[in-house]
Amino acid sequence: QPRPGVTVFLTGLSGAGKSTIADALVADLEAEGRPVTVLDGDVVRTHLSSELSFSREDRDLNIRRIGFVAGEVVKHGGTVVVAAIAPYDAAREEARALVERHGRFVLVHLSTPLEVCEGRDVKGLYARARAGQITGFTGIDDPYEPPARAEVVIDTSVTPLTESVARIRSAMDGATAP
Ligand code: GGZ
Repeated sequence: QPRPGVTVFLTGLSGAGKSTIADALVADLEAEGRPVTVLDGDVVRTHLSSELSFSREDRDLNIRRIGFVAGEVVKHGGTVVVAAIAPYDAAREEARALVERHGRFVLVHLSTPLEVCEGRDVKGLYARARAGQITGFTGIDDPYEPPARAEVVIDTSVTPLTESVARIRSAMDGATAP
């Protein structure tokens, strides 16, 4: 019996470690000969959602598009890794519903504290948000709703990368079919 399709959805603040974990997870899966479709918020916003802003409506539409694409891939047995801030619980649950029609959905909340994300500030965006040069920045002057139900919760400031990947892999394998 073929393995059902699965989407791993990484949500969390900018700088929480979504792309780092996505990269490591994809390498782990591809090492087993398992191809992965990656939907990174940053990249999706370049190719699929280039006209969208960071208003709630546009963020929700962005996540709805990601959920739709993930569902189409999962429908054919594929593996998807999503990395997006996805700050609103309702939009994440909509994405879950779009995927669970066809396969499994594993929500991973990267709960890395804001102070740590801001301390990393890889792209200097937090500094610009604090200076008022960017408005509506998640965690500074825009909300992030922690997931009401997540299959995995990881604080990347205290969890080694290899352990994060192992915990997600085990949730993927253990996930029950819808
Ligand atoms: C949050 C923003 C914003 C605002 C630009 N708020 O860490 P990054 O820089 O490289 O990735 C973030 C990306 C967020 O896109 P998402 O598609 O994941 O967001 S959402 O799920 O809410 O639609 C960040 C950058 O864009 N960025 N402005 N105002 N992040």
